[in-house]
Amino acid sequence: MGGKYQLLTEEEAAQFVERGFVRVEGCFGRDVAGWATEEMWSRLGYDADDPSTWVDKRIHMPTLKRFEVKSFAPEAWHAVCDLVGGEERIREPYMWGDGFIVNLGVRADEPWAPPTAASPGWHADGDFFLHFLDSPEQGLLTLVLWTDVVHQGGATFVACDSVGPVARYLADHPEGVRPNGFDVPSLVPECHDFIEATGSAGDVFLLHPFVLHATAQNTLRRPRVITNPPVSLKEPMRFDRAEWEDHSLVEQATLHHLGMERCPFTPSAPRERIVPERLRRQAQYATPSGMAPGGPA
Ligand SMILES: O=C(O)CCC(=O)C(=O)O
Ligand SMILES: [Fe+2]
Repeated sequence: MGGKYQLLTEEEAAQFVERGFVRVEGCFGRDVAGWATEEMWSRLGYDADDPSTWVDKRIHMPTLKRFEVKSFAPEAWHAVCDLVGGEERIREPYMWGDGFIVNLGVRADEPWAPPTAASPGWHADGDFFLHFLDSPEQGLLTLVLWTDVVHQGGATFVACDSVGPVARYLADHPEGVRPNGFDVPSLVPECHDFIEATGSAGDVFLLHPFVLHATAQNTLRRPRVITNPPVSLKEPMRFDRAEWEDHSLVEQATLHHLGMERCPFTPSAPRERIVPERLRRQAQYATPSGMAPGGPA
């Protein structure tokens, strides 16, 4: 205690600036992960013990239940505050939910291949807004692990050094980039630092919002359950604060990878919310009572 940050060590903060992620371990208990995912199989209509019933191998379910992170996972909350520059910059309530992303054996019939630029599915998150360098809608990318997530078991592929290429792309497009508008085929080959986001149930990866990542193969066919809730900021990010230290770690990381000390940025088009196609697809996994799916993630 008494350090610069509420939860993160200086080493973790430095790792975030350099490689775009930290993993906060044990943000909630295995028992909590158990009850939170209790209704998942009945919502899917699959038998947990009978893989022959697992028709779809990857399902992104709608969010029905929500938990306020501040009380549900205080350590994660403190780490988020550390990364985005303090509680006062976060639009509250900051919630996680049960919009599970389930990997039951994606491309399990193909030989295992580690993450490379050639892996399929690289993307930036945020299908619900027009992207600018300073966008407030997705202050962080988060991967909440609701089951153990192991090597070759569907652990999300992460391109740790994608912040620079994506930041430069956004800086070059002040008119905004649509959710599927990133030129991923030219951005990913610039990346060389690939990892699998493995961990235990209750661990949480907090990543820079520009980090490219991809659904991984699950050759083990062991059910893998995560969520990817965004953190919403009250105000757009700033890259021209009076003092370097006033920049959040996310802003510092962006400037670091742009190779700039300051980068004033003004969008040249209005900010825009976009209704994701995802919400329409998800309706089939709502409860039998027919509850409508909620908002982002
Ligand atoms: O399934 C995964 O591991 C990643 C999911 C993801 O990135 C997404 O749904 O946006
Ligand atoms: Fe994603």
